[in-house]
Amino acid sequence: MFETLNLRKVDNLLSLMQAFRTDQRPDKVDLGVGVYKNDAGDVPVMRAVKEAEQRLVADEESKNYVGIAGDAGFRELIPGLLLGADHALIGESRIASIQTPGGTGALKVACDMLQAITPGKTLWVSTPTWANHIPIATDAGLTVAQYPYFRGETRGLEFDAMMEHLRANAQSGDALMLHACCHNPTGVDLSSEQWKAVTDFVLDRGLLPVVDCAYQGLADGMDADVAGLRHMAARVPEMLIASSNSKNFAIYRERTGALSLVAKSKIELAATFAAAETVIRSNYSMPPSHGARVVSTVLQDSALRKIWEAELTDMRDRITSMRSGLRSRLQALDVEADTSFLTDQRGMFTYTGFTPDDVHWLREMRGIYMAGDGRINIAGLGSANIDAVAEALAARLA
Ligand code: PLP
Ligand code: TYF
Repeated sequence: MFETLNLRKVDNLLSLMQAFRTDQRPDKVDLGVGVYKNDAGDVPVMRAVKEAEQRLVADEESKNYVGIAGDAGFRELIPGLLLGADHALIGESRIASIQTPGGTGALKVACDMLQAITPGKTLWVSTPTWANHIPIATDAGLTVAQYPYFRGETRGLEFDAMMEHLRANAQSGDALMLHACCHNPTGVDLSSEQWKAVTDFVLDRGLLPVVDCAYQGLADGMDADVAGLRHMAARVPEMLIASSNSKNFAIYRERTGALSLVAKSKIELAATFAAAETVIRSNYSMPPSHGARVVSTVLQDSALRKIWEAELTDMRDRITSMRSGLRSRLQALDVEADTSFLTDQRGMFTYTGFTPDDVHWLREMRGIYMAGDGRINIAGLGSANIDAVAEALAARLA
């Protein structure tokens, strides 16, 4: 019977990881999967996280079920982390967060909810978008449509084309997916003016925003990165926010994220919350506990929180210095192409504009691994490989 299964091609990032592991070249470079690495190329446990884990192991007295919506302490902290503690939505009791298995779990619950609200509802996503967005949405039964976003010639945003397309095609009641910051895969984000314009359009057209916030804190800071999201959240009647703590706490495998629901009123929020719980109950029932307890332990303890903030700042600063370091090396190699995209794009990812041929050449000839679409993970760069990577990229940048 199983031979009838129609298997979707596995996410090429995961097969890339496998190919990297089996490559015997000692100077191979992994710029593939989006995890933060330190200068030595390791993915370490953050100090604040380690300390929180030690406390949790020492203090935990029960492994009883956590409940469908997850850890209460974590759920209370997420709205403040996303929106700032003094945001109007919190005062109005119009936002509630549910702990989910990673940001991916939040997106899955969000899509299942949309399908329950309006079967076959259209979800608009950017071109391109994270490789998992479209499969999650279509598997939930949603119709996915795409809006223009990244312009190859400028390696930047095509905002006018995006708005024109949405104006011409998005229907009242459709859902609009936006990346809060550090757009995956392009690194190209909306400016605050553009967030305002999109917010006005969302209100005017009657769209439901679904914001994916997987990299808060990895570009300019925990507050700065979500200024656009905060603006939008203060103005729209309803919204879904899928957030992940995988990156900003470096707890990828602990599967820690949240789905935050924004409703018109406290009463509607309660009904929306119950609908989300129904979807979760027949899916994974309850989220795992550990990662959320780690996050809440760090955030609730001022000393641990300070350590975590300093560590996150170091991560961000290292990304920024790798961006400018790569750019200045390319300039020193007299690359004629405009390299400003390297320092303009935000967060871990940069869309190089490389063709599949370039990507293949860099992997085969230089042992440099990147996603098939030419996305590189800037955090894969370090003092040991940045010169070699610059030299190899210079050979292919046009
Ligand atoms: N959304 C985007 C844009 C991502 O890049 C990721 C990546 O890892 C996720 C969501 C999911 O994160 P998580 O690992 O927490 O499921
Ligand atoms: O885009 C990335 O590299 C990260 C990590 O199925 C990731 O989002 C990649 C693929 C995947 C899960 C996470």
